[in-house]
Amino acid sequence: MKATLIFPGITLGGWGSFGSSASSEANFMPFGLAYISAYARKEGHEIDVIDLRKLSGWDEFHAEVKKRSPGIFGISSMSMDFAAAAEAARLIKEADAFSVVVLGGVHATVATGEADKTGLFDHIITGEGEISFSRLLSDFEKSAVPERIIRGISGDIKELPYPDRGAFDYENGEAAHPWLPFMERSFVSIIAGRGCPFNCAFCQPAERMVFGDRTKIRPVADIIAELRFLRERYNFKSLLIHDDLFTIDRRQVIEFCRAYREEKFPASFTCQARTDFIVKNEDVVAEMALAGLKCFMIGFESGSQRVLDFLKKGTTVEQNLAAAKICDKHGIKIFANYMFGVPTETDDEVRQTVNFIRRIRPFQPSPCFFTPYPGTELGDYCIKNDLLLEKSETYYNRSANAQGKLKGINYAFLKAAAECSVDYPRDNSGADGGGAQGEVAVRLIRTVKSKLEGKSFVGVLKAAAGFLRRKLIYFRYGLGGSIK
Ligand code: B12
Ligand code: SF4
Repeated sequence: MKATLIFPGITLGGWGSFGSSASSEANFMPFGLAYISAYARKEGHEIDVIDLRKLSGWDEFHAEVKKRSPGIFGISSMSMDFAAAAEAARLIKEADAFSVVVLGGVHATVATGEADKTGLFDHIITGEGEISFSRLLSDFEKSAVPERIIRGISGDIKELPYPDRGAFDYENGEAAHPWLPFMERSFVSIIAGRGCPFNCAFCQPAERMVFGDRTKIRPVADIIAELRFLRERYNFKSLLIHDDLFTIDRRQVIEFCRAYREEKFPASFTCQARTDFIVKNEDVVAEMALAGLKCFMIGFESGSQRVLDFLKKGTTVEQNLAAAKICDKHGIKIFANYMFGVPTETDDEVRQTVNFIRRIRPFQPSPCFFTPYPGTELGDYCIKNDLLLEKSETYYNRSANAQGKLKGINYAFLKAAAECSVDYPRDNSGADGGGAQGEVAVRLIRTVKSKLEGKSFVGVLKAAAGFLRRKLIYFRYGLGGSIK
């Protein structure tokens, strides 16, 4: 059976952004659809893809849909892209009312009722979609009538074919646009497991609604086989393991590191880790560094213990500090995730987070605004307490310059806090300056140099004015204590 998969990820990336913008949002391969495509092809179906990021606008989308109408269309959606997914569905039906529109993905799973209420989707598949989407196509082939809302069947993660990178023009997209500045081309990312056993209240149970209660980890031999395949096809020089959390099982991580070294992959890699894992398993961190680990992406979340507890993060501020030191010791850069605007958070707790980040000085600080995603414990808390501000189309973008999320929060203050938290000398060129931090003086000189390089006298004056403006804003919000 023929079907078209649609990636509606234009909310951040924008129309025409694929291959032409450097941002990861413009170029990443949506794993979910790539797995669904690979599985359906393996089952004998014919799949093609419309990636909205490659088109100029809705008119071109309409024309592409017309060429395939009537047809079967499978749309993926994170919450952030749901408005685009819904518009795509509407236009498919407008092009030909006999087309079948199937919605899947995170939003379909955690907000099934909302998606259903739109009346735009003939079928909604929740959870993992490979097997169920393929079965749906087979049902259509046999003229059977499938259910409207289908709980996706979770297959054996070991049996899944590798994601269909070809369908997403991987060479010109993700492979050519590494995720972080120090990552070399060609760049690849993989998913080594699904799900997470932890219970952070801003993330769970939504995560488990998609992947089920048991965390699934691919066998090391299977991961290494995919990396061999990727080496042959893309000759990759940097790797991102894109799982929620790759460092769950110490034995598996050690086995992976040894196999990775044995295979002599010429690529450094980056993955997620929790700070409790890092402090309890420094020997594993050392193994990882030896194998080529260049950067840990870490959810520090907050500099306040009370907020960490409220978030049910299960880590302590001490662990967070100790983990940062361990990373430095082993020359591992830190991509630090943390958030402002958590319900009940006080201004002083916000300042504690700013101070914490400026103290550990990560290579890449990544502040965001707490965002109440549907299906999460804190998402429900915010609804129950009537905290949600009206939702614009980009409400689910959690960047720290996005719209506010909750009532009663001073987002101007949080924006200043986020700005202050990243405002320290650092070298983002990718040069190795000794782990996440490098020498303070060297970093300071490099930062000032890079900021002034190529600037005219007027440019230098503007930079100085910007500097003063920022310091005044910090002063106004009492963030002065953290300025060094
Ligand atoms: C890696 C990752 C990213 C990567 C890119 C992902 C990629 N290459 O696909 C990057 C960094 C770019 C990213 C960005 C964002 N992300 Co993200 N990301 C993830 C992460 C950690 C893994 C995603 C993944 O690949 N999973 C593995 C695949 C196989 O699973 P899947 O995509 O869910 O697909 C399965 C099912 O959902 C279903 N399915 C999916 N599509 C379809 C379609 C059909 C038709 C069917 C039938 C089924 C189906 O079947 C698939 C296979 O089983 C997830 C957490 C997680 N574990 O999923 C967060 C997650 C998806 N991200 C999230 C968020 C919030 C974002 C951002 C909005 C953050 C921001 N900037 O504000 C952006 C949005 C990007 C955009 N749309 O432009 C949230 C989404 C919450 C929500 N309710 O939408 C998650 C769940 C993390 C979290 N707990 O907060 N992300
Ligand atoms: S935030 Fe990270 S550690 Fe916490 S439950 Fe989600 S994926 Fe797991």
